[in-house]
Amino acid sequence: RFLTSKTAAIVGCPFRCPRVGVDQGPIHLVEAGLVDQLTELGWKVNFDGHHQFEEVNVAADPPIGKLKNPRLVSKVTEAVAKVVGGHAKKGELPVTLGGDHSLAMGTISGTLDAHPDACVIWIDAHADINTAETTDSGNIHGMPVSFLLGLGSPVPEFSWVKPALKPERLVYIGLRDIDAGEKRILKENNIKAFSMHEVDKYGIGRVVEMALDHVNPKRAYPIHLSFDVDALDPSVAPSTGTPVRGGLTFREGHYICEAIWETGLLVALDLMEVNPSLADAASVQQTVTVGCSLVRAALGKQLVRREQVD
Ligand code: EXY
Ligand code: MN
Ligand code: MN
Ligand code: MN
Repeated sequence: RFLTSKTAAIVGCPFRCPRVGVDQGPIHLVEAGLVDQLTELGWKVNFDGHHQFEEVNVAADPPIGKLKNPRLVSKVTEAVAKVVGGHAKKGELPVTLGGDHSLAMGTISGTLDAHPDACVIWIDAHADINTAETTDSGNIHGMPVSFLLGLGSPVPEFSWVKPALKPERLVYIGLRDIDAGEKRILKENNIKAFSMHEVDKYGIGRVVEMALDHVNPKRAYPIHLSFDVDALDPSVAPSTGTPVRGGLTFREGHYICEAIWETGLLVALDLMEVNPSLADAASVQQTVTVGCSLVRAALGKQLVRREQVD
């Protein structure tokens, strides 16, 4: 409904932090044939190479407070915000492949610039909502949501990030590893989260419905889906930086993507934290294959339906 044409713009972001350098995740996803797979689904696919990030000298980027590589992350995410926002304003569907989940600071800023009333569905083992004050690790991939909400004391290097996301337009599915400070933030801001406990209790079908009812009760707002592959169980997606056992099954992950596609409201997709340097070749292949499959599901690959079988 919000897209002007069936055009997907692949934004490949080979970037990860704190280990500065190239993250091969997006490159593997594209090499596995993602562009052709989406073309086969009827999409016109824009992909003109992976995003080249401006180099920031590591020596010139000391921590600010606890925050690691702040200048690099800020520059990269600001660039990504412009690219994603540009595609979204043209009525295209940006599909951002990562890379570090700090990138979502950029992707969601870009989406909200083009679609100010968009809601965010964040699929993750983690809440990624630490502030500069609450973070233990200093890794900014554990913090993008707090920047988007404008929580914590402002960090001047990130002054470009507008606090454009409202807590009631955000919902989580898949959580199972949250820091104490993050729990407090979720509670204080009344942010809805469906952890693995709720997935077990209600089933994924009910959970997605309740998540949509919360964040998008009239099914009227555009949806940004930010999918961290570590939401999946490590037996399903092993090649990722911070795996946590007890995650979503292959089907639960796909169901989320399919159900969101069915709303007709998807305006942006992130597939994040695919990290091929962290496992053996078979695990990498498995994770990359699942990643491509999730993107296809979110972009409308229909399974055979009951009514078609009968
Ligand atoms: N909560 C922990 C931290 O802030 O360091 C772990 C965050 C892991 C984040 C991964 C990308 O989702
Ligand atoms: Mn990361
Ligand atoms: Mn994450
Ligand atoms: Mn995560």
